Amino acid sequence: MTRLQWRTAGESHGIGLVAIVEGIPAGLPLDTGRIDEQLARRQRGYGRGGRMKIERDRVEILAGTKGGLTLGSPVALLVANKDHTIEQLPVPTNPRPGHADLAGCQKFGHRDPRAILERASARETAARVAAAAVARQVLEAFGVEIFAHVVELGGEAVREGAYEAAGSDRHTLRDASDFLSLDPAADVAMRAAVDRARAAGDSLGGVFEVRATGLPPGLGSYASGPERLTARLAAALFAVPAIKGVEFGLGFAGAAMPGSEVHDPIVHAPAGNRPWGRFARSRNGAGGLEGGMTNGAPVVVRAAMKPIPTLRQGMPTVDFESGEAVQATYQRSDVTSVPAASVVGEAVIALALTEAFLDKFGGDSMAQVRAAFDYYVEELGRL
Ligand code: EPS
Repeated sequence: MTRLQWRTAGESHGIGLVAIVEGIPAGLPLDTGRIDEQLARRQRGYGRGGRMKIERDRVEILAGTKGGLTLGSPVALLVANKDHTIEQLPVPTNPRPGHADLAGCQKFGHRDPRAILERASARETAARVAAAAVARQVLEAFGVEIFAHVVELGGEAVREGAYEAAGSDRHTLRDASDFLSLDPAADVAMRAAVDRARAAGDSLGGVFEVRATGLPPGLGSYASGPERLTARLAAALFAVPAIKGVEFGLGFAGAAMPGSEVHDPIVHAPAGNRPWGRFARSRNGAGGLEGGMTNGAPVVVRAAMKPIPTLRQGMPTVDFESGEAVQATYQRSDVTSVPAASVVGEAVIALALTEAFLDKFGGDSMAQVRAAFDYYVEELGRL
């Protein structure tokens, strides 16, 4: 059995993006439609630029399945780029602030930002979303749901408690929103903010929340720092381009509150609702994580995304050849991609949680994973 691992390759305007996912147990029915669904969601959102009108991302499974079932071998995926003009695109004459352009050119010792930006582009996240759409099918087989929604864009926030208020309508509500939010009134304000930013040649950031429900307690570990699930989930989110902040549960707000209001009382789980035995929590300030492990409550994590750094109005920079101060050259970009980032956030959390789930219950086949999971649930019931 291999530990879950994944890798992507591909440039923004190359032939395509590829992902290899290793460690998926054998015998998982792999639904390609569900992968395409996630790819389509990543392309959505008001405020995106011209590229998303060109691409219609679809996955091709190149390896790792037979008869629609995983084989336990590496799963290889391809998302082809319709815009594969990498050899024709111009070399920018100045590095754009906020992007990898300058530090990347310094790192490699040349003056070709295109050689950097092609891989640094957030286009790569399409491959990560495809990889996650495979991995999360393992979790979904055990009743785990991972759900992201946008909670703030350009300073316009959804109303407090929007997730709870949406209840079982959350999918319908979010999927009908151009901002992948759960608050139609906030969408109106977000749309106006995007229109203002577009008119000014500016860009906007925001915040999204990812919630994972149905996870048993004990995923991750307190025993070694790198095994702490909190660290692994934060690392997964910080590995998404433009993510500048991550918080769990009460997050930064909890730092200003007394401990008695921050920590979640342990209570008897109500009879008839004891998925993990006798214990439950009366609230969830911890965001489902204690001691670097899941505690049986939903994992709740938020990530802040900076505004897209390519601005139509430009940003001050310096011409490589002349050394003169210039405005950064504008190239096609988005006004905002916070809704898309929420889909990517959902994906990377799915990858990190599948990894932790298989660390605990892993086996070569789904039947072996199921047996380990069922034994654990039974053991929790006896505690
Ligand atoms: C993206 C594709 C890119 C951008 C965006 C994300 O397409 P292009 O550069 O050809 O217009 O739309 O990337 C960025 C804005 C960035 O800064 O990386 C995609 O597929 O998500």
